[in-house]
Amino acid sequence: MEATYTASAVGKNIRLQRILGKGTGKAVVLAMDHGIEHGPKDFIQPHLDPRVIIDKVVKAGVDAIMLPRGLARLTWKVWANKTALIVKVTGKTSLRPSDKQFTQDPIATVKDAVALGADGVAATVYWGAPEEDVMLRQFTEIAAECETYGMPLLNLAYPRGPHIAKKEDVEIVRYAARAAAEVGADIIKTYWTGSEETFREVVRATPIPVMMSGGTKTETPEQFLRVVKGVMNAGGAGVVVGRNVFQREKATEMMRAILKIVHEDASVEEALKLTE
Ligand code: FBP
Repeated sequence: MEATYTASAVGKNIRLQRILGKGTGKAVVLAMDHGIEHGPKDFIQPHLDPRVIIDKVVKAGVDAIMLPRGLARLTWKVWANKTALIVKVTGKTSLRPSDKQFTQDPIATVKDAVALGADGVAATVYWGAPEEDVMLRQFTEIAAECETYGMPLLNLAYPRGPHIAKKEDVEIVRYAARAAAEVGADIIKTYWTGSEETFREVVRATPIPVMMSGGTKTETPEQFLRVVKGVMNAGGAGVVVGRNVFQREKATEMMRAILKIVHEDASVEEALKLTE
């Protein structure tokens, strides 16, 4: 007799497979919550219109897009049935006072994500921040709702705060990533630790897929593609990238190059040709 599974376990697995490269376990996700986190200054024209950049990355073959619910509602005709959707359920603006920058607040619920037809939700925890306790209570509630609805949960596992001297330090990053797995995350998105060797330590310490968070735009496409290659060589599950794609004129080409490394194990040189 074949084992039976709960409905939510089945739902979570199906959704996870949609996010992680249709079951390959690897993915490239477009992050686009910058309008709330940083403001419109992050977008170059014509990518200030979210439909334009989402259409480009969908055509390039992106595995999933991570959006706040308002953007998901505005843009659904561009991405529906073409890529997976992850709804970001926590957020903050950079406008708030500096002593409130180390926390994130609810901006949507798991139910909202279900209503939108989403394949996952994403929530940030600033591990080590003074308000880590608030974010952990929030994360625990989100994780419980995710269990009910069979919804995969991605943790933006970001160590930061006045006590964190260097947020990209391997010991600190792997602590945050491990802690995220222990509180019920299904996927981690965290900082690049600066080398393949150190990122491998993060992946080894974390019993769930680890994705790299893009970061600020590198001077050249090659610099970013080298980091992507390092992530994959280290055993990472892929990248969640925003500015390194949508701040470039040739966003479609850049997305294709990243996908080529993540899904086809292409060399940086091979991938770079796609950006020309
Ligand atoms: P990038 O690839 O552009 O770095 O996007 C990743 C991300 O986590 C976004 O989801 C978010 O809006 C932004 O970075 C937050 O950046 P920070 O908190 O470092 O200012």
